[in-house]
Amino acid sequence: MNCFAAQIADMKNSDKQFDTVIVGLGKTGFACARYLADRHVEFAVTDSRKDPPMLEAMRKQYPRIPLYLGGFDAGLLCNSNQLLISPGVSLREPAIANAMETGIKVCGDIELFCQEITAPVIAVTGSNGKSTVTTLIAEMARAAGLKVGLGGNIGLPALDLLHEGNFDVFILELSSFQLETVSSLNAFASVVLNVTEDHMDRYATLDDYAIAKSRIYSGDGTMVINLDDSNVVKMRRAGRKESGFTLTDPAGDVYGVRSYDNIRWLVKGGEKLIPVGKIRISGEHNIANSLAALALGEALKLPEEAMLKVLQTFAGLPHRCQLIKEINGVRWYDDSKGTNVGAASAAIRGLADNKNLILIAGGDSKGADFNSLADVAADHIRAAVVIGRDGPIIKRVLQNIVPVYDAGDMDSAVNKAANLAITGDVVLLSPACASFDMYKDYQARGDAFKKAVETLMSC
Ligand code: UMA
Ligand code: ADP
Repeated sequence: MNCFAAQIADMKNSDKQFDTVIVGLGKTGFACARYLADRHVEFAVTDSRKDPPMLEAMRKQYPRIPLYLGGFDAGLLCNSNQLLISPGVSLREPAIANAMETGIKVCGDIELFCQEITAPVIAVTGSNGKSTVTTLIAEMARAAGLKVGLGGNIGLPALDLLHEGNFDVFILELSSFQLETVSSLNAFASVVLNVTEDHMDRYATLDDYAIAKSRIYSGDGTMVINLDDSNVVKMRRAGRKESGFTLTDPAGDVYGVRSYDNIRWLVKGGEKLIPVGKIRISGEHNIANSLAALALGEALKLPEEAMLKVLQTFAGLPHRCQLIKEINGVRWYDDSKGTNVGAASAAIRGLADNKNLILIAGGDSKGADFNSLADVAADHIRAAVVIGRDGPIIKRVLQNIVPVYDAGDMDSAVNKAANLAITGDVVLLSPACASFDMYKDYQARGDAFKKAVETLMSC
């Protein structure tokens, strides 16, 4: 009997109205409902929204499950043995915190998943680069002939993987939110790619956020450490198997970068692996991502040849520093997934050449401090156009450094940037903010940018 089965047995003997209340009816909540229904657990679902995204699907597939919408009812939450909480809901939410204080257990979908599986897990977190590294390592494992279950924060709830047959390995992208509610994770190898400010509307301090991320190293698997990031280096644990990567000339057996006759190579200790120029995804941040994927792949004993081949062919994911078009010598890039200051800074550094970059930024800042963007702007940006709810905050930080223009929507931002750009310039949408103030998600924002750029071409 696994832990969850044991819990269910306990719950059946309890006097609470529900065994479990699922909190949140988005993708995760719906995957949890399916999991519980398959196991004949009595549960209810609640969401603070009146019309959560999976409401229709829930009503259709599980019409008899009680739904409590439009707010969290303290009585309901306390009348269950366990809350299965979605990542978008903070544990500090008063009704949740109150239920926890009364001793009600709280866990998330990743915890249930970890209790259920036997195949090894490779787990990836970090403020930036998660989806890129998760996809790279998945491609590497597939190239080596393994059957890969890929899910988590990247989009497919991990529990849905349980319905897709047997896998040799699970590769999970995990957010700090998902890591907060997991206690049985024991990844075969895991990495915190980097820690820079993000989700400051959910965490009191950067340390709190880093602590949530560090939970990915629980257990006894290989810890892959970014040796260039002091916040990650602090997470090292004595006596654990470890592998490291750095963007500098590495010492010992570490993955890193070294120049031979003015050509930069990825290396592992003294061994040359591949010239940087042969890696298809570009920018220093993607060199770090490639090194992290190699270190994870080595822990999984993937053949080096297969991994290096993937680095030469993987073109990157949409909305990540993606070249949309070149118009009259101006290159237009969609980095809509640049949803925090660290990501936007990496994208700017990777694409700018001699202050030729016009930045389009703004949206939902998630409580971020934009001051570090000013340093990057001073070195690389010629002008900025701000959009969205928190565009004015970015404007205040940048306006003493570069000219900053307001735009009411994406079309006018693109038109403004087109008026400012000259041959040889780069126009980059890297908002440093979440998209939810203006769009359904970052994909919709990137698509709106692409459409506006394509409209320019036809003018
Ligand atoms: N929400 C409410 N009330 C509720 C429940 C949710 O207002 O009662 C809001 C949340 O505040 C959030 C939104 O609804 O703004 C979605 O939250 P959710 O927990 O229902 O999300 P899911 O649809 O289950 O999607 C989640 C992840 N979303 C979040 O963590 C916010 C998805 O990551 C992930 O792909 C999916 O599970 C499958 O694992 C998205 C994300 O934005 C891409 N992640 C953040 C990020 O990458 O920065 C962490
Ligand atoms: P995540 O899944 O963590 O959001 P992605 O792989 O989707 O990360 O990349 C999102 C954006 O983050 C990229 O478009 C780029 O701007 C930035 N980025 C990617 N990798 C890194 C990295 N290693 N360090 C800093 N920024 C990065």
